[in-house]
Amino acid sequence: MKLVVQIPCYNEENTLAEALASIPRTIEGIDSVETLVIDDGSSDHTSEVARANGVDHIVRFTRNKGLAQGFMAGLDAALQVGADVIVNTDADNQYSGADIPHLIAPILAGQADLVIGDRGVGTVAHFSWMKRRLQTLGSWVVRKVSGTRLPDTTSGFRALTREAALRINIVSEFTYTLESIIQAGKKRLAVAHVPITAHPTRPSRLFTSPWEYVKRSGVTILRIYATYEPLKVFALLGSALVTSGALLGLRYAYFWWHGAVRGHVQSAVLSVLLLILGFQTLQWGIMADLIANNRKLIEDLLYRIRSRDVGSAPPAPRQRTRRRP
Ligand SMILES: Nc1nc2c(ncn2[C@@H]2O[C@H](COP(=O)(O)OP(=O)(O)OP(=O)(O)O)[C@@H](O)[C@H]2O)c(=O)[nH]1
Ligand SMILES: [Mg+2]
Repeated sequence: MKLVVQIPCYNEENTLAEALASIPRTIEGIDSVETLVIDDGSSDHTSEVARANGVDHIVRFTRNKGLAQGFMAGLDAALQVGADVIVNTDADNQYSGADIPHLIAPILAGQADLVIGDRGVGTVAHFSWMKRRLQTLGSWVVRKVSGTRLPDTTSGFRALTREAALRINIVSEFTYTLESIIQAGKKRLAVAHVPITAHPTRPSRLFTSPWEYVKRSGVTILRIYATYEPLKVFALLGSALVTSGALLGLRYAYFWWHGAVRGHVQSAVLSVLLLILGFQTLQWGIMADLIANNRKLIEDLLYRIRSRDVGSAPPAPRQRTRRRP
């Protein structure tokens, strides 16, 4: 069984060596441990540091493409080199390589496809008060949306089986953390979490302020939820519009019944407008639902193509071959 530990990096020459040194090279139940650095167009010496510290594989982008694309490129490369289990960790030493055996334990026990390292976000002493509250709230929202029970959904310390890596398709531009969990939940992968230690680090490179964190995470959650549950989202929006239109219409009918329509024509116009918009939104929901069904088929195709690419195609029906004399 091969484990590949991948580290997405953007200008991490200062901390990468320490992060690499903490990765154990022998783990019970694992035959070989390899490391993979994704250098996302760094302008410092990240790749040189990786090479000097004995990294087994380096994927380098010529320009910065963002963490989500870096993560996906890492999964692809890890699968190509034959990974059975992939661990993702950060280069800033927030996570400890010594926790890797705990992280992969549920996978080795055959109980999980995706395991998230739980930092205990509500109580981490070196997180600011605001960060603790926001991470707790964000994790609660993602739990509701994904149907999982994960306490720490933004943790970058996670382990995936080959199957999970083949199934997950990140389309967000920004980060993979939330989308991968929502997808895992919707695709009914077995998701688990284990407690891990989180060390203090330099400030985040991904978020410059708590407000940016809320804004970008909120948009990501909404977009991904709408991708997987379009009918629910559009039905909710459409129903709100139809109900408002109907209430205004009823109000107008009340005045009309009492012979006092003068001065209420505007609300009748608004009512009709809201009703039309509402029914149109419901129609979009049906269209989006049909498109989402196609997406499922496309994702299944992608899974099969990728599986074949990396040499783990589902077994083909046995064919009888005749031996040559
Ligand atoms: N590929 C890629 N990786 C990035 C990019 N920005 C950050 N990273 C890496 O993603 C990992 C996490 O980045 P951090 O800046 O620590 O952000 P964070 O972990 O969300 O924030 P904290 O929880 O405060 O540590 C690190 O290994 C970074 O090098 C990027 O643009 N592209
Ligand atoms: Mg970090």
